[in-house]
Amino acid sequence: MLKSARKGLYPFFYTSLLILFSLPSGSFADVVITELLAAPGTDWSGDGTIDWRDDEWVEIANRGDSAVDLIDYWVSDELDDSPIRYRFSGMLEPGEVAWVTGQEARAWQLEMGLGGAGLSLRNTSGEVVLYHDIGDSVALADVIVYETYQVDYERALGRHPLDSENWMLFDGLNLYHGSQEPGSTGCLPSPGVINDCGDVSSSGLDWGNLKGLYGLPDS
Ligand SMILES: [Ca+2]
Ligand SMILES: [Ca+2]
Repeated sequence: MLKSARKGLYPFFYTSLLILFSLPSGSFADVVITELLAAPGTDWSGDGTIDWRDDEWVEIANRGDSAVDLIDYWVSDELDDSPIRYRFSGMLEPGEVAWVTGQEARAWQLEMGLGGAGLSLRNTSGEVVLYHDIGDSVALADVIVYETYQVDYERALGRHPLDSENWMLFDGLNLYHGSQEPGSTGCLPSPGVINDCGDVSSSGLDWGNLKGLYGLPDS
């Protein structure tokens, strides 16, 4: 119901996107999606409760060489319909990351009169799309299409290294034992921090370390 209502709100995106998809790649921004977690089991938002909607998150980074005003960037969970889920704000310096939780997205939506769906990341096959407003037009900045196993419970999917198009599992909180690629790394999700999987091995992980890292209770 919410989705169909938004279709009426954003029909102009179809037209804008069709035009801008044909632009040369040099027109695309240096800000890209770097990590996402769609099925949370941790209080990532830090509000004291674990919530399937509020604790989802999406991370972006500026891999260009100049600061970017994020007010022109917004995220959606659908490439075709593209309801706006959250508009970023503030300056992002080169090499810096920013991230948004479902809770922050929902608060922004309520303020803007756009409902309160949060980031609305599907726990099965889905996508995260980053758009870049340029004047009156909308450009596709980045999109990641993911498979169900990649976003299983507490499993993050992340770009690594930053300057690549390589995506890998950050499944240290819920190891993947299947044979699909990308496979298990045992590395931990890292919202708000540049992705790094170089110095953490799956054999070196234990729950004590994880609890300490995230401040989780011992129980
Ligand atoms: Ca979800
Ligand atoms: Ca990260």
